[in-house]
Amino acid sequence: MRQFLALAGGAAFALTAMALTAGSAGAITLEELKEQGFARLAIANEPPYTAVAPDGKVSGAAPDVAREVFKRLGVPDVAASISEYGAMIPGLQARRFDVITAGLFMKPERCEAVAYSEPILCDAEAFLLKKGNSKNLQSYEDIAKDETATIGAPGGGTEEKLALEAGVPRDRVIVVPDPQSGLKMVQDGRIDVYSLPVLSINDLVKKANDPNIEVVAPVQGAPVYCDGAAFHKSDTALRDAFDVELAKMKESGEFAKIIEPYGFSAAAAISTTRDKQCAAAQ
Ligand code: 6CS
Repeated sequence: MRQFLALAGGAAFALTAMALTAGSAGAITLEELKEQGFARLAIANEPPYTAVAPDGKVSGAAPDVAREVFKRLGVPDVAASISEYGAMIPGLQARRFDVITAGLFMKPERCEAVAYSEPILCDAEAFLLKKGNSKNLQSYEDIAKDETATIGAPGGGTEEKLALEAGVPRDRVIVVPDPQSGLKMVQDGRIDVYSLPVLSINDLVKKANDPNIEVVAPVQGAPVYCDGAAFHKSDTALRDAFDVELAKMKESGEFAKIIEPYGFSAAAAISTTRDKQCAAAQ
């Protein structure tokens, strides 16, 4: 018997952890999600990928696509909870969520750990810095080479990994919990760079309305990544059903109608595949 503690209705933002009781080991079926009445999404609250309004309403390109696909599958609603990127896959594996819809980029090690849908949101990486970029930081390697340079990024996120792989020592890579904190840390001079995907940084800068910050985009040498909805490794039947509806929406133009107002390119996602993204050398 599955029991969930969740705020029902209207894509509610579930404030409480949703506990899954018996049946964790088995796959989640579409029938069970229909019976549950909603799909439990893991999100990050990083606009335009994911966003939670003060009234709890969940939006953003990733949840909006998922909401529409699940509706077409007969699952009428979604309920989302916020998670740090580094905690999303463990949370999925522990069955705290039914699917990650947060812009969790496909990379080989993640593709091993989850069952991704076909690509949904593609983006390059960006730096937010103080105006003038006095240390001329254009790449993660530039940060590594300058012993005084520090970078902030989400814990367990792609930008943190890119910085470490470029040779930035751990003590110069600062874990930042959310975009607003990253902005403030740059403004206060506590970090030189805050790194997120381009559309997230652009959204932050547009809302900050601060003439003393600037953006480097794309980060030189960093790949363009695409995310997919990430399902538990055992839930491939559910993932396949999701992909059937996603493909129809890509074909009909419905997919573009949902993601392009957020600034994402439907063509970029349509032009690639899960297999290509999961195989790409990062
Ligand atoms: O997939 C990731 O790890 C990255 N994705 C997004 C949308 N933001 C930051 C995060 O590091």
